[in-house]
Order: sequence, then structure tokens, then C-alpha cells
Amino acid sequence: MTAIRNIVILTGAGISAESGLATFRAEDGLWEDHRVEDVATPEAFARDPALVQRFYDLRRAAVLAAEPNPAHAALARLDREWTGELLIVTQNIDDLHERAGAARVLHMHGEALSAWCTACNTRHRWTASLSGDPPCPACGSPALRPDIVWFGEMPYEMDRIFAALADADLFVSIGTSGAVYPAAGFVQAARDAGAATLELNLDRSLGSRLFDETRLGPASVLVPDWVAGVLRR
Ligand code: BV8
Repeated sequence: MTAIRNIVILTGAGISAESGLATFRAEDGLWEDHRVEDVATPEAFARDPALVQRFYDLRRAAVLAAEPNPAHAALARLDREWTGELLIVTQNIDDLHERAGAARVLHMHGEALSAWCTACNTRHRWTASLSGDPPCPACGSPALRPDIVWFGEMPYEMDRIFAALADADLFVSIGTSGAVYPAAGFVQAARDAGAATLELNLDRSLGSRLFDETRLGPASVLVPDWVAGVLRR
């Protein structure tokens, strides 16, 4: 059994599903008869800002109403007890990892509870609606957008993510379909770095064949079990 020191974890919507937050590919991935991919784009925001603001107002309210589940709690326990390197890269825009107590978290696709001023480029914690063009707390401009990485936009902190993958001994993917890049390519980068790779998911993902091991089941069961095992090593 090789020594594990540096762990990179990638989480997706599946880890928050048992907290009641909808995944992207459940049911028909539609919202108000729009495909999510058609709403989560800069073009949609330019074309119909009110529609996109309304979409994220609803997501923000859902995040505030949700609670972390045992999978988030288990990763927070790993964060507290793991003496090696650990980075939880999440594709999720909810704050359930943080509310469960995890600290080493990186939101590569932004955060529902953050507003980004396109006039002065400042970011602000935001729990209210962004509809109706509220003024930026820093510059007063009615120029706040959701601090979300939309399709066609560059995810955040990619250099930091690839540096962590290059040093990883273990890469664990939890609750993601492997449908969206560059996140779906992280498992290959981990393999190239010689890391062991593990997938914890309800169903096999598009990249399952790239993982050394896939465990199928709900995150609230698989993740606490895996964390207990890795802390016992
Ligand atoms: C980029 C924030 C380049 C928004 C998200 C063609 C045209 C245009 C673009 C592309 C193209 N081909 C490829 C691209 C690139 C594109 C892409 O990959 N498109 C896909 C659709 C083909 N990617 C991008 O555009 C990215 N940017 O490429 O930039 C660039 C280069 C230079 C300069 C500038 C730019 C940016 C993508 C980020 C988009 N934003 N999120 C929001 O949240 O509203 S993506 C969003 O969907 C998520 O964040 C996540 O990343 C992605 C997939 O979602 P998942 O998290 O995997 O959820 P999903 O529902 O799919 O799956 C859930 C899984 O959980 C399932 O497997 C299920 O089995 C499992 N599950 C369910 N319940 C449970 C469970 N598992 C365990 N327990 C349970 N209980």
C-alpha cells in the first residue's frame, strides 16, 4: 500500500444532492423551460440579465435553506485530522463544505453567496437578491453580477489546482458526472502525476474508466466510510 500524503478531492453537485440541492443532470436539467447550459453563460446574461439574475436568486435562496449532510461533515473531519496536504476543489457554488467546517476549499466555479462588481472588480458576500440592480457596496454602480464561472468563462485558480494535482498521491472524485471541462480532465492530470484515483458516485461517471477504483452509492454513506478508512491507514 503506497504512502498517501497529498490528497486532492473534486466534488460536484452529487455531494450536495442529499442536502436537497438539485444536480444538473437530474430529471431534465431544465429551469423555467431553459437548459441550464443556456442560462449559465455570459451571452444569456447580456441578452436577458433579469432572467439570469432570477435564476441565481433562486439558487442563492436554496443554498441558504440547505444544510450540510454527512458527506460534507466527513470531508470537514478529514480536513481537521489530515496532517498531509489536502485540497477540496469543488465545482459547487454552495457553501456546505465550509458550513460543515472544511477550510481547505477552492470554489473553481465561483459561489452563489458572492456578488462581483463588473465596474470596480470587487467581490462581496451577498445573501439577498441581485435583481433590480442593487448598488455595489464599494463603488455604488448598479453593476453586480453573480460571482459564478459560466460556460465559456475560465474557472478560478486553475494554476493552484494543477499544482496540487501534480503533487497528489491520491485523487478522489465525489458526486460529479464528469461532463464538464476542465474539471473532468483532473483525473487524467492526477494519473499523469502517478496518483491513485478513486471515484465515489451514485452512478458511473463519463470518466469512470480512468479511475483505479469506483465505489457506487450515496455520498452520505460512501464518504464517511472512505474518510474513516483513510484516517486509519
Ligand atoms: C472553459 C457554475 C475555456 C454554474 C458550472 C463546446 C462549446 C462551448 C464550451 C465547450 C464546448 N465543449 C467543451 C466546452 C467547455 C465547457 C464544457 O465542458 N461544456 C460541456 C457542457 C461540454 N466548459 C466551460 O465552458 C468551462 N470553461 O472551458 O473555459 C476558456 C479558455 C480560455 C479562456 C476563457 C475560457 C467552464 C465550465 C463551468 C460552467 N459552470 N457551474 C452554476 O452552477 O450555475 S458547470 C456545472 O456543471 C457544475 O459546476 C459542474 O462543473 C458541471 C457538472 O455538474 P456536476 O457537478 O457533475 O453535476 P451533474 O448533475 O452533472 O452530476 C451529478 C453527479 O452526482 C452524477 O454523476 C450523479 O450520479 C451523482 N449523484 C447524484 N446524487 C448523488 C450523487 N453522487 C453521490 N451521492 C448522491 N446522493
